[in-house]
Amino acid sequence: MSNLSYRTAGESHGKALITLVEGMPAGVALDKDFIDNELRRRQGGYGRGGRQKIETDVVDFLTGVRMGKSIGSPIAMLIPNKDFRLDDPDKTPALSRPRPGHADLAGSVKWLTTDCRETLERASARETAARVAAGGLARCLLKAFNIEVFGFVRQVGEAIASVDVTESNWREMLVKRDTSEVYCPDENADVQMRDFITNAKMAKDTAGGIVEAHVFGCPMGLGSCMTWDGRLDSRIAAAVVAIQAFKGVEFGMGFNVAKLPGSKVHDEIFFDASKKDSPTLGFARGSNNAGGIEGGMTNSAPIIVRGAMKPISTLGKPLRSIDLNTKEPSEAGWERSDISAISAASCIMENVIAFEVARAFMEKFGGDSMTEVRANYENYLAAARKLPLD
Ligand code: EPS
Repeated sequence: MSNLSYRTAGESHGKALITLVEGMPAGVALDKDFIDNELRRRQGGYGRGGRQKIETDVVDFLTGVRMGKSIGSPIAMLIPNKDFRLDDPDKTPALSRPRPGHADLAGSVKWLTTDCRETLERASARETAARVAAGGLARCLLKAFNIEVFGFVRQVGEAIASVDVTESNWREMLVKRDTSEVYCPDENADVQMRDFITNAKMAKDTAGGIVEAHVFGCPMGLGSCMTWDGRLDSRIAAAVVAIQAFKGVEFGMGFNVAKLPGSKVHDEIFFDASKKDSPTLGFARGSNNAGGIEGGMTNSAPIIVRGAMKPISTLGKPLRSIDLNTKEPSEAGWERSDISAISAASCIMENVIAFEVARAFMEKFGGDSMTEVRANYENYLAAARKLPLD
């Protein structure tokens, strides 16, 4: 058994994107339709650019899968790029005018080139398709233990979704989200968000926003306070801020915790013996300001995460920049891009969080096969229910 981990490879206009997942136990039923649907959702949303009309992202399992199930070996997934043109200098001309906000300037200096394309091809958010594939795979494992993730767009401009997502209403919210082009379950906010993005487009500008994800069904104790990098919130934070264009992350009550006294922040603890057999073990909380994680460990309340995405850095009306070849002032370069990718970002965040939860789940309950993982999970819950042990 190895740790659950993944790597991605691939450029935006290269031949393909590749995801390599290691440490998946044998016997996980892999739902290709579910993963492909997540890839389709990642391509969607209001304000996307022309590229999404060219591509139809679907995953091709190259290794590690037999008759729809994992067999314990590394799983390689391929997402081909229809718009492959990286080797054609006419179709991928050099770009020497770095876009403020993009990886162009720092990457060009770092790799000692004046052609920003060498950096932007990998820095592009197209790579997130490969991360969604990894997260989709992780969710196949989590679903077997009734752990589900739900993400949506909370804010664009001043428009804020006025919805309270709970364990009992999230599936209704999901239906609403899926009828919204912005992936927002609040109809009024959906209209305002689309207006903001349309206005940005008219002004040759771009838009960011805030996305939110909830993870339901985690048992108590995923992640660990014993090591700094074992803390699940630290890993989720790293995975979220590692999404292209993300600048911030918060859990539960988020930065508001800084404004209030402890009595208004911490979630009081209760016990409901009638729920002893559920994964919560009967523990209940008066609120969930912690966002489901205390001491870096799940406390069996839903995990709540928000991520802030800056506006896309390719502007139709370019900002001031310089030409790397001459160092003379020049407008930033323009590349086909999106006005807003906030809807896609909500799907990407859902999936990168799912992978971190699955990684922590395998650390706690890991085994070579699903039979072993399930036995470890059940044994743990049975022992925890018996507390205090003799
Ligand atoms: C993306 C594909 C890219 C961009 C976008 C994300 O396609 P192209 O460069 O061919 O238009 O639309 O990339 C960026 C936002 C970026 O900063 O590079 C995708 O598939 O998500």
